[in-house]
Amino acid sequence: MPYPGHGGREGSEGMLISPREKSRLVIVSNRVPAPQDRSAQAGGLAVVLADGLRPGSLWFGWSGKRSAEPAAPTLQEARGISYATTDLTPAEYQTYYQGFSNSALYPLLLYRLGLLRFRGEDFDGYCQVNARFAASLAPLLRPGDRIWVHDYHLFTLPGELRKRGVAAAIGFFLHTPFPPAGLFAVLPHGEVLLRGVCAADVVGFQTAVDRGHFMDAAIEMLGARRRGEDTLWLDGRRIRVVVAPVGIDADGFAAMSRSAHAATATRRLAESIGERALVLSVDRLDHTKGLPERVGAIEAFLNRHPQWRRKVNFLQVAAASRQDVAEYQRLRRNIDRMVGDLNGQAGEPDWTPLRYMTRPVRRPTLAGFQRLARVGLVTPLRDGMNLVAKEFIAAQNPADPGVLVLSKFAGAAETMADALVVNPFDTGAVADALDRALGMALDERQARHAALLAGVRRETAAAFCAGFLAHLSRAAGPAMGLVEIPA
Ligand code: ADQ
Repeated sequence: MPYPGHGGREGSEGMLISPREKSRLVIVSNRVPAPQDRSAQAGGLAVVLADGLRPGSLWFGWSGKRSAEPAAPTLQEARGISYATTDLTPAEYQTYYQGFSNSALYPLLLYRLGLLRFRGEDFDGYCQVNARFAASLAPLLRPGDRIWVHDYHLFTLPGELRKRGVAAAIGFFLHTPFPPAGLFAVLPHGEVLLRGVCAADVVGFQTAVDRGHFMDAAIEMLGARRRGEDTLWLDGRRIRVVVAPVGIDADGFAAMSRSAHAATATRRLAESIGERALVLSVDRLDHTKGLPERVGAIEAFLNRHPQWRRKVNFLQVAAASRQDVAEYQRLRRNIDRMVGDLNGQAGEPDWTPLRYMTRPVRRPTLAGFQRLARVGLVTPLRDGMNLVAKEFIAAQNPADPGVLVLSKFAGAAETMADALVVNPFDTGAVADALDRALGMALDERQARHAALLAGVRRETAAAFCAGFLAHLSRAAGPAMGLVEIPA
């Protein structure tokens, strides 16, 4: 059955919102940040969306808590923004979150078929939570709202909203990659997810490659029809499929790194490093970030380029994530062991090649560390974008910048060709890139950094919000005065 909304009939624009209604932005994401994490200092989605979230906006999603019974959403307000959060029941947490989202869908989207664990009851839980979120959100909506749904936990939410008669403009943005259609077809019930997300008016991806894969999957699995490079038609509705690369607040991060450079934590790190060069990696502890392969590359580097021994310190900051998923516990144990093995074999009484922290590090402190680093080593096996790569570039001193070694499989590589781009599975090649980065002359470092910084300052978080919301407003109806794009 065709959904209501703004897709319109083929060849026409939908126009269901009163032009007099003020357009409010409604963000929906799996997690809504806790009050203490809602500042630009805390990182995450709050930073990415800072320019879209204006007083009057509503943010809906999971509180991060669990409680025995699903209850009506809790409403809070901070700095003029309303937050509506709901708890998950233990069963929902198990099936929707740990199960289908993080043990089946996420590995699949990241091309890691070997890690995919599918259970029918997890998929049912996923669909039920999406339906429950839609049922809780629908009564909070007002005419003229623009709804922006984030990420893979909520593929079926747009369809569930439409089933409840929601006619507002809906956008969906996927932060992860979207795999080739043949790979996506492996996921049982993948067509249910595609159909759910195709109820949105605008579907956004980090890169052109991801968009192409999604369009192929919708065509092959749902029988959608392509019109031009950014339009699909399905069941008489039009879906715009857009590329909107996520960025950072480049100038804000640069300022943070300059002030953090003088702070105690950075000075202590600088003193402990002394004359040695710092090679820094910052990641969530996740199988897609390529940490075991990176430790292998560091080992290869020390073997192939022994002249750098004692002259370099690697620092891996790895924030523990999803530690109640068994695969993540295994990964952590594996990395703990690999780091211990490397330091045991290559270390000396007064030199530990690889320092490793899983304790949380505050964002300003990380910005200071980034500025201190001679090399940023960012080698995910696959990544939607990877904002750490952009933050590393923003944090550098342009007069004496460090060098970025970046995986070709991060979305960021599509626009960061002036990094030393590597295949993270090829540990020898990563080792050689490290040697090149550490030995690079100042003029080449400056030229590469200037080119990269220009891109990072162009594709900011603000530009991402403005770009996506402009698409959404156009989908809502260009003649209705709804185009309220953040400056
Ligand atoms: P993530 O995989 O979480 O996000 P990423 O882009 O690397 O990844 O980082 C997001 C933010 O988290 C950055 O601001 C970064 O500084 C911070 N961060 C990472 N590791 C940290 C650590 N150890 N301690 C403190 N902060 C840390 C998903 C997708 C990415 C995509 C983003 C945004 O997987 O591909 O870039 O969303 O769309």
